[in-house]
Amino acid sequence: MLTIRRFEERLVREVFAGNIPGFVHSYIGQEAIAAGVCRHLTRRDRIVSHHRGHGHCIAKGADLKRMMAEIYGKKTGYCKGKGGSMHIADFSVGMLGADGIVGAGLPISTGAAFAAQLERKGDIAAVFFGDGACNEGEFHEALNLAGIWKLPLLFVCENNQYGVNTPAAYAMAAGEIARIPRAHKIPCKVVFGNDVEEVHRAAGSAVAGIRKGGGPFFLECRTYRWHKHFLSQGLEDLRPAAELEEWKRKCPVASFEKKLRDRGVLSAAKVRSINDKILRAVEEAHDFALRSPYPQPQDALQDVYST
Ligand SMILES: Cc1ncc(C[n+]2csc(CCOP(=O)(O)OP(=O)(O)O)c2C)c(N)n1
Repeated sequence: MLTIRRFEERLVREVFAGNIPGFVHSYIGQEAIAAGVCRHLTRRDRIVSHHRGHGHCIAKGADLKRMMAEIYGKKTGYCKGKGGSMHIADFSVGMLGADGIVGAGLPISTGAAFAAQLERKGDIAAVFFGDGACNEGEFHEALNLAGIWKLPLLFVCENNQYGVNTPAAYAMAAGEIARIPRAHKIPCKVVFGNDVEEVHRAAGSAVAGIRKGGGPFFLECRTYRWHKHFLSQGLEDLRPAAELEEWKRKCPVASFEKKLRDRGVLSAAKVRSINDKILRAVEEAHDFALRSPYPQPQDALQDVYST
């Protein structure tokens, strides 16, 4: 959780300083979901992410240097600098990719879960998506197929309550997201997505059930993002300021740290040393990105099609 937070904070600073090209969607505020779910997944389990995907990449074990280089558009990045923030994938850790098209990860993860079912090695797939994606056709198709084929698929809805500036409460005829998976006979649990222990517990029992052959499970995690839809000076944030402040007080990172300190599990010195270690890793990733070369114009048509 803390690595995601520090990595993202560095990005926020650099984007607003004008040093990073392209769109960057910050995951700050939602870290407990990626961390709480991915803790239960092995490298062979596959995940698919969305446009706010850095947290999932980090939680699944992607390399910070290659991530940072990709976000900077450098040749040493995951897509040799041609993809940017929304196209980070690392098949070696089971991260099948982020995606700029809302809902597009859902059919991909359905295919990954189908492959896992056919392979019979006990692996599963998990897909992360926002509340906005629940209004896409692909969402309903994915739920239906996962339901009838009993696919080993964990749906993780990160309900941060807005799609850009449109409230989920306005955009969804069903009213509550959980009604939709239940209509497809897919078991569903709604959790407080800012409490990493609650997410971890719910994801743990969901993953155990899926591995035993119980079919898909749907986890709705209620949360909030701290930044605008994407990091930009121009984009207006129409969410109520008081609502944002209220959710900042429910910070997933600070509240977990407080719990651990109250329980005597973490000392102030230990918190400092963990933090310093993470900051060093983020700085190393940042230096690596800055030192790396840009792709050359003659590379533009390389890697466009697989051969
Ligand atoms: C198919 C499609 N429609 C619209 C967009 C533009 N768009 C990008 S992100 C977004 C909102 C997504 O909201 P949600 O799924 O709740 O995720 P959040 O950004 O809140 O994390 C929209 C409408 C898009 N990229 N793809």
